[in-house]
Amino acid sequence: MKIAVMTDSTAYLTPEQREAFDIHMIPLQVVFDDATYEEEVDITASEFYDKVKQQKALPKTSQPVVGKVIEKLEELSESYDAVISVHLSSGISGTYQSMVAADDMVEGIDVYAYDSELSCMAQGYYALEAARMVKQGASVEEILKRMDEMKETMIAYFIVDDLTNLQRGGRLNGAQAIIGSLLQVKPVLHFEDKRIVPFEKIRTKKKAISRIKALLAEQAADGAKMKACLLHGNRPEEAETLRGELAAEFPNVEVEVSYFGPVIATHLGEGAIGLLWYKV
Ligand code: MYR
Repeated sequence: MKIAVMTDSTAYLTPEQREAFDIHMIPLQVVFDDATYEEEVDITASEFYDKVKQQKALPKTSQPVVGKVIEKLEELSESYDAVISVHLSSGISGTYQSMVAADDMVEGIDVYAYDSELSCMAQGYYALEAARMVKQGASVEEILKRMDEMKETMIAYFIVDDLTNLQRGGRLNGAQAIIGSLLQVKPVLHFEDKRIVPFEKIRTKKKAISRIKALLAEQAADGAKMKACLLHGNRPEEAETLRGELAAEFPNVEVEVSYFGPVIATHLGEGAIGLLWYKV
């Protein structure tokens, strides 16, 4: 059986990674007043951050256009029998559900949609692992089982400069009173049951970052091999400095840097920082 691996643009895998591992990509969109862009295709992260500064109205986001999904699957069906397609959490986007529905719409290819229950490089790690296993001749079942195993330790914490984007976009869950009380501080956020909720109320960004580091320290204490990824919203130097600190502090953790691209940054705003990790 020939298996393709696909993910959506919010994995923010680089074109080089996608090419090297033969990973297909379906883009989500950012919608400005004057134009709609497919992220990672028509607009890069840095073009997006520049454009947001020039616009009065905030952009919106939308899941991949159904016609494009079908077109992509039809194209894949010419060379593959199945596709494992990894997506951002079904609690924050309809992308995963659309992919589940697409399985019945296209003949000649079985679609195995996988809900990362997170987004960004967590999706990337699932897709990269799936692609490696495909190269080694693994079956769909073996790959899905391995991704579920990775999910047991995959976790992400993040902070944003300003919570209003998340709140306006309806992607912050929790009682309104709690959210209101968080607007003046820098809460650490995380995913619970596929949705974004406050993890802990913390006063300053510095303390919030220390708290996230402490959470990683707890996980890394047993010395098991781990992978971690720093995610930043247009703050490459800050992420690189943190990467260096974490790499020095946790020799058993391989730390990489990735970014919040246009769709995720529409909801998190510029200046967000996140850290995700899993046990390899
Ligand atoms: C859509 O319109 O379907 C896309 C909605 C994307 C919502 C993004 C919300 C923020 C996600 C933060 C991910 C942090 C991962 C560590």
